[in-house]
Amino acid sequence: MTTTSERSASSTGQKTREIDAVVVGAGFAGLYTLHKLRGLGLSVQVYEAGDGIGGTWYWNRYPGARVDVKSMYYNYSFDPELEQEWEWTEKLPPQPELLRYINHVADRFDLRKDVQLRTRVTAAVYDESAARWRITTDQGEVVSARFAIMATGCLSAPKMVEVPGIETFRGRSFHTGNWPDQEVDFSGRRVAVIGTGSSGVQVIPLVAETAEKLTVFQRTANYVLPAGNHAIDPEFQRDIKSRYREVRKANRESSFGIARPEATTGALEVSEDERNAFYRAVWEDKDSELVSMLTGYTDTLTDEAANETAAQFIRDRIAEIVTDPAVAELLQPSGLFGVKRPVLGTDYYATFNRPNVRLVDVSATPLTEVTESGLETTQESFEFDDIIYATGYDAMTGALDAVDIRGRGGAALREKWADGPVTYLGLAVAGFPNLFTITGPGSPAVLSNMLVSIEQHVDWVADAIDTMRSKGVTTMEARADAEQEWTRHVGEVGDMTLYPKVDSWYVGSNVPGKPRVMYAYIGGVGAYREKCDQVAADDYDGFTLAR
Ligand code: N01
Repeated sequence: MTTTSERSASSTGQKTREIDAVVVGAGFAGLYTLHKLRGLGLSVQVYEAGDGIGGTWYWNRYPGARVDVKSMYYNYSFDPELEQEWEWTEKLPPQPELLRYINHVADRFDLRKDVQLRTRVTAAVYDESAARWRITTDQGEVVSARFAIMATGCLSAPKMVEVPGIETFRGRSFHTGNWPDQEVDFSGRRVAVIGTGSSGVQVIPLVAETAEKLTVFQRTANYVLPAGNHAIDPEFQRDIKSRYREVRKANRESSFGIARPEATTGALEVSEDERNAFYRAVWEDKDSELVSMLTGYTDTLTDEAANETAAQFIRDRIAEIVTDPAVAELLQPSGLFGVKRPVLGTDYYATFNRPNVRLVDVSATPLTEVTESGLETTQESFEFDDIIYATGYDAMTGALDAVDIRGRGGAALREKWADGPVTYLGLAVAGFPNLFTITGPGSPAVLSNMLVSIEQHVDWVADAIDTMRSKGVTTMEARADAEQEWTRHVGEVGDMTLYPKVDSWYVGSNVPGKPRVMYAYIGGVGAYREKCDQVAADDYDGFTLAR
């Protein structure tokens, strides 16, 4: 372990700053990592590509962007005063409120001084002789660090459509995940939205309110549950704050990072009336959550017939809301419910009753080209003033692949992962000592309340570094057999569910050529935490610790 002071070395003639840890990304994960490592006395440099901190909540400034986990559960738990002093205003806070929160945290813990904005890390190369990471940025900076912590986000590498001509379009183009800083006015304009995932579902109703004409290009219909957002009930806020320790513990021990009463029966073990009464209660309850419909019965995510009962209930609601039967039919998903990311929406289906909104089914007539003036499908030419790409992300691995990460012997991480990511616990990779991936592939990450998973990973990594220091250990590296076993386990648990049966970014199928594997661990955050804690308790079983 190095000392905690910064110093300079000049092995190559060029001055290289030496520090203890580089953290890539200044979202919720990167900022908490900085806080924790600083608390251990380490020197830390955070690099962030954006003009501001906030990660996902910095980039996703599109109209309607809001989280779909309750505000009282989607925040940091590490500081009891912080969690008491911050007042949430809505059940599901909008992006500006989340960005205010993260900026408040940065100021409160004096984090900004170690965050360098507008700086993208381009390479991280392991120097075996020095047992250090050499980090290069697009600003020409090179820094040497004992630890490289990738807090690059799971959904931060935007994906466009795979058709030619994107750059030829003469109107305005937007990707929901890279939205401009200033307000965008769509009034009087002809707007296209491509994509009907979480981002599309949120942006479509708001753009429809002002655009002269909105055309939505849908490839796969999605199950959209009512968000039921509302001003936060002050009594609810007081109650949760009065028992936050117990609430946090329950969330950490749960399946998805949001504690729910455990289901005890299967959907097919109860009568149709009872089942539908449950689904209706969830649909109508303004306090229900995204996971309510997923976890009400034991078998929704594992049994196709059980799953179909929830799916049909939602299809029936769509038919009730959407007045044109042909449009309603297009909006009704045919696939499994909940195993492609389910979505919360506000007035989503009702938006298709507006006279200025048209739905185009690009599964029947695919997009073929972006032109100077709009879009072409196999059947029709469209003219637009604006195109909004709500086309998602190269999830879980995209942001890591974007950095040239090279471990022992110069081996590239992206080559090692050519057939899918191989990690130990989603945290570490054999051949890449002292490199940690916060909510990396193979961890619960996107299959959980991200704040619960981020804090668990950061705490675990900080404890590991602290242990290394106390034992005089220089490097910690996942063993190849341990990561093989873990990766096999991630796939095996995934195969026990319906997740691999549908195309989705959970299995990488949204990016042409991406290996089709389970990218996140569906074993539950509680069970996963126990496993990580056991590994630590067993002297970091599965890792090689070297002096
Ligand atoms: O991206 P997506 P997203 N031609 O991948 C379509 C989180 N999130 O940004 O389904 C035509 O889900 C694609 O069609 P298909 C959340 O975890 C959370 O919406 O592949 N269409 C799909 O409809 C979420 O899951 C929140 O057939 C094309 C859409 O684009 C994740 O981020 C809010 C196409 C992409 O949907 C990603 O959500 C926002 C093509 N060539 C995001 N390519 C909240 O917390 C893609 N599509 C509420």
